[in-house]
Amino acid sequence: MTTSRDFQLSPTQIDQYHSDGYFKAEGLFDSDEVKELGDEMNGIIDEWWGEDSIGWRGPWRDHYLPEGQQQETRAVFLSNPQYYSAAWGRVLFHQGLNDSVRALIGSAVQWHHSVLHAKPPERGTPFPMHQDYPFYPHDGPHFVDCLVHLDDAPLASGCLRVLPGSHKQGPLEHIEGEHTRPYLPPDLYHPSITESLPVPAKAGDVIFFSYYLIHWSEQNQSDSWRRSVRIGFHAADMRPVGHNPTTPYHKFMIDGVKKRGEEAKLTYK
Ligand SMILES: O=C(O)CCC(=O)C(=O)O
Repeated sequence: MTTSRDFQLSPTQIDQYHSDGYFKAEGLFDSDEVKELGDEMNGIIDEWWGEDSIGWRGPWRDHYLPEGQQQETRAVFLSNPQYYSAAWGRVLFHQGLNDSVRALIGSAVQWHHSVLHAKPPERGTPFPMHQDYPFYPHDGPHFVDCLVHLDDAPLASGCLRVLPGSHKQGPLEHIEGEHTRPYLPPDLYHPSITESLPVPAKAGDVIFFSYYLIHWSEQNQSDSWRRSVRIGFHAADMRPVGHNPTTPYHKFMIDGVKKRGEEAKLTYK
């Protein structure tokens, strides 16, 4: 029997990642793993989440939501679940996830972030068209985001929607500023003029996508929660744009060994 522990990407999936910028791995987390992670996530939310949030703020809302409903959405966004739950810490080293990431971006892999995006029933927030690159720009293309689904995400739940092949354009100019999270200019990229492909998923599925891929999602209009956790990994020789190259940039290595670049050697003072 194949379990999620010895999950292996097929050559077709790897090709799809490179040609389309994304693919979905079905059942990468088995039902026991999904249950444990989902229960612990609910515990974290109950214990730690206090804010009644609408989700990303910004003028994009005028272009994506009907008049009068622009501020009426709801979201639970929570970073770094591994700070609250050991099960979420173990996920960073999940065999199937690590093997998949290694097949996509090489053998020395550094973890970057984990963040829950939960869309409550009926008015869970939409996301505007964007790339993830402007949120955490790095100096190379080998950055993969992994959307781990804790719930089924059918069309009505506001599943991820992608523009296949759009990652090949590299970083695009976004509208950015104090007043908003980065989003693509709606006169150039908007669901009314830009075709996109929905990627519905089941709990336990993981969608892998390049941080250059344009994606977005609609409101959750279903009567169920849609919880997913995005975990970002990149090749260990990449650094954040603007980072002082002589200063170490350290986060967990989840695969392989990190080589020193221009960083000063470590000493004990
Ligand atoms: O999960 C979604 O609905 C959108 C997620 C997204 O845009 C992101 O993780 O950057």
